[in-house]
Amino acid sequence: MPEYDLKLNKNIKKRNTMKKILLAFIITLIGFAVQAQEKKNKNAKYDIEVKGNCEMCKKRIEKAAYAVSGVKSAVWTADNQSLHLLLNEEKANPLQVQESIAKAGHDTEKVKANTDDYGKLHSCCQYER
Ligand SMILES: [Cu+2]
Repeated sequence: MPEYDLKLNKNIKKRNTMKKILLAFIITLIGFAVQAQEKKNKNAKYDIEVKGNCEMCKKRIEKAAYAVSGVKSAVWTADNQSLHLLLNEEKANPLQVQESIAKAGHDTEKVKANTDDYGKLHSCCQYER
């Protein structure tokens, strides 16, 4: 075999090795990206708009929030019509919390209470819609 043939052969082998290394690197990178996406926040904070009037509303809203497993803290304030939420996102998402609150009769940012559930509220609790 002439010498230049040997050299060419060597170069091709080298290039193939480089390709394999690059491929392994890319696969590793994708693996990390997927893992990062799957890792959920155990202490996610949210401020969600929730409609209500009084102390009774406050108790009802917070109780409905706590009924969802994964809710670590739920504090509603009438002044800013807002629920401050500390949520383990491995167990629930903010939408599930809003569904529970809407079921109790209170409109939230993303989920509105249906007329029946709203109608069941004490008359002083029937916030303006
Ligand atoms: Cu009320």
